Amino acid sequence: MEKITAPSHLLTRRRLLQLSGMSSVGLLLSSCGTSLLSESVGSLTEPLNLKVGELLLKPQTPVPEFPISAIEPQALLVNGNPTPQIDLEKYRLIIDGEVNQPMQLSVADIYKLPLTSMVMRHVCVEGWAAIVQWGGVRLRDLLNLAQPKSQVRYAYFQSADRDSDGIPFYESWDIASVLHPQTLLAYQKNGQPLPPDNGAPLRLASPIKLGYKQSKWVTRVTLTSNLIPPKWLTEIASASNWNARKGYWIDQGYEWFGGI
Ligand SMILES: Nc1nc2c(c(=O)[nH]1)N[C@H]1C(S)=C(S)[C@@H](COP(=O)(O)O)O[C@H]1N2
Ligand SMILES: [Mo]
Repeated sequence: MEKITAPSHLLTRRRLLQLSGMSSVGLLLSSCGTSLLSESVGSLTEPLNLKVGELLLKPQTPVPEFPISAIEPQALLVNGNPTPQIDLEKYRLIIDGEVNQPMQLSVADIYKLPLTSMVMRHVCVEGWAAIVQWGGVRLRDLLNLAQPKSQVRYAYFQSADRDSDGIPFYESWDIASVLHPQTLLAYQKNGQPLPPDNGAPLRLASPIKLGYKQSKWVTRVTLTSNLIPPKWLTEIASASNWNARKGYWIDQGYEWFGGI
């Protein structure tokens, strides 16, 4: 199997940071030894290298939110595949992969967890944006219950919908973005129950990611130590003769990190 390493744009951005940091630090500290230099260069890349345990203990700084009055109810367009039929009685959110406590949660289980809401801007790369309020559970709270193993670096998200060729929507995220305190699995939109077209019963919502990263109709979260598709994905992919790698849109050329 092809080994997929960190995406090149990420490495490039980090490399640039390292290089620019290195030249200024190098000029200022030209008389110092290399150990200090390499330490400061190391700390520049730290946010991306933080371990799952540290991220769970110490949440990242939230990004500023909008006031409720800024919500634009008409601006959020429904975008993506046709809405799949989901039987809420049978629905379970699976959390598995490299975790100590794999879980299957019903909608009722999820509603018992603390509800968080936030007002953020949803940005679609197709040229529209909307300020929207999402309510739901913090993904970090859910994953805390599943106890991720220390080597976890990524999450793969399975969705219930398929495109016109029968290819299912899926996504993969870096663990820092997954555990960000404003990354939610949402079941409310603008204070109302989440409509099926917007991803009910559960969708990703996060102010740090572009629209195409925010999976609707999420059915499974699989934690992994590398960006190699989990078994459930390779099985569906081989059945439809398609090369699944990092995400429905990413496989078609969109940028993987998809940050805002
Ligand atoms: N499962 C799934 N999630 C998806 C999509 C999709 O087609 N399927 N489209 C994405 C895109 S491109 C955008 S902009 C947002 C749109 O969310 P909305 O329909 O709630 O506005 O959902 C994202 N999540
Ligand atoms: Mo989008």
